[in-house]
Amino acid sequence: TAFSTVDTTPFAGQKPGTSGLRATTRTFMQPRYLENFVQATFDAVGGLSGKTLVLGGDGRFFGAEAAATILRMAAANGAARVIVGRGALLSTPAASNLIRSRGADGGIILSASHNPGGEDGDFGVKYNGANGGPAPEAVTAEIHARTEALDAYRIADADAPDLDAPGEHALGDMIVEVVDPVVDYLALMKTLFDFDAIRAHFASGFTMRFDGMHAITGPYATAVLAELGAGPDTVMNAVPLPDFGGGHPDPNPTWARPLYDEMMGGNAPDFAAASDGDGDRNMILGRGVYVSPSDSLAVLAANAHLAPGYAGGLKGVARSMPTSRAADRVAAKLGVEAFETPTGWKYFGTLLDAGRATLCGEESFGTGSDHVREKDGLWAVLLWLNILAVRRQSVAEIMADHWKTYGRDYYTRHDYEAVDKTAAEALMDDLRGRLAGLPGQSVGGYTVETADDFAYTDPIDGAKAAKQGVRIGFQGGARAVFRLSGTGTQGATLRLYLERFEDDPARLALDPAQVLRPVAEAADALAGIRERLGRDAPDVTT
Ligand code: VG1
Ligand code: CO
Repeated sequence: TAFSTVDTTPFAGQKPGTSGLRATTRTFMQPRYLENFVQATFDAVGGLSGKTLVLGGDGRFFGAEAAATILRMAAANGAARVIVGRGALLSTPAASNLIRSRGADGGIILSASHNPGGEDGDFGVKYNGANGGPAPEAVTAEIHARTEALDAYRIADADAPDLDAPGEHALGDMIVEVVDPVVDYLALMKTLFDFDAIRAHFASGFTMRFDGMHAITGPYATAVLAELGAGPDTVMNAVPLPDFGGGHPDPNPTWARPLYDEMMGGNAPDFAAASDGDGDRNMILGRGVYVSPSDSLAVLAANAHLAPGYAGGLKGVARSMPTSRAADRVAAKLGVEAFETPTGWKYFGTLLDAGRATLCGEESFGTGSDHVREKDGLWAVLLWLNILAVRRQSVAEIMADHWKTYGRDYYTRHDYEAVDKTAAEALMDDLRGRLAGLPGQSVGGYTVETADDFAYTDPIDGAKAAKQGVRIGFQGGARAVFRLSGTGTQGATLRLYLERFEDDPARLALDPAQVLRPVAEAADALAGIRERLGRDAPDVTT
């Protein structure tokens, strides 16, 4: 088959961050930009000769064009087969599942996840390995190194097939197999959860709202919830749009405000959830209750045995470092291992592969299990539904019961977005420089007990990751964590994670913002956030 070798020169900064390479859509639309990164990826994983890949994305602007380019490049690089979601659509967890169930060598996910989309928004490309999970640091470093030395890429001269047509198509010697994006994923969910029990719960009058945020989970949630007999109005913003309807597809109280307000209002349904651009995040709400993602992980860990897929118990629970320690308390009670990893799902992969962890979670609305190697928004919703259907209690009752048993880790995250990069880096550098002298010092009424920069050694393969976030432990158990985002595309984003443990039975139902205000003030006194960044308040609070 005819293909061309096209001369190219490197683009600076093609360095995958927390979750793949993200940049503005216009950056990706420059001639050769996508091609360079994709060729570097193919080279970094040892070439594609004879391999099978999975390909799909969250439907954002430029996704279909990018998929066509990648198919032509895969063909020119000798791939045997690429399995593509119809319309180039696949949620991130569904892509992970397909890689695993079809025994593919890897996959490419076209998404910038929770970042806004559209021509003026963001785009992203992420490579996942044969286990279905995001490429580990060693591979992403190799991809980056390759982008810096690239002088040509290969691409088939022929057009890519119509991705709206299911079935097998030839592209040179390569097969392009267009599959339904939902069917296999739905089948997997049925092996994990008691659909009959959830159906009976809906039939008894239980009500729910799901916000697809005009992103990829709309079609998945519609299919799943229809099977469960949920009412036709259950899913809102169900149709994926290239610009997510102009919204910010990040399921949190700020960006899913209408859903949040509905749940805090007079006529709220029993339960609500929302997912992000690529379907790997989830926000959980009950009538009048917002469940913090850290608490959600803990509640799921404590109750997972109520779902058929986890009836045998958990092997271990893993959380990212800035996630609250609520899940650790559950693991301790269950007598299973608890792991603390750097931010980003790629760090859970070895633990899941080795059978050391069953559930994983991040404070950033990510929860998942060993059923795939990505976080999974709809999976979390279904596990909650299964638990609610078995316990027949409200979300509020389940939370109150959980805190009574384990105590409550009051938690909040403050994001200072698109701040000056130099100022943000100076803030972190300055903090890092002072770490050794901080213990014993008093700031804003709190005494610092511990101060370090989180470093991690993977317990399975020994891989090391340093400078993963500054942790300040205050006397009395409160904690503040500082780190810079690795997914943003504008300036820098400072994330300040705050928590404080409480087990006084009379103090379990307080307002988190109030409980954490003094900790936030101590953190500001310590780091000079407002002064250095020129901001009065965070842009987003979760
Ligand atoms: C953020 C979150 C992190 C998550 C990552 C990818 O990264 O904090 O927990 O794994 O996004 O999520 P950062 O570096 O910006 O803090 V997703 O749903 O955007 O793939
Ligand atoms: Co996501």
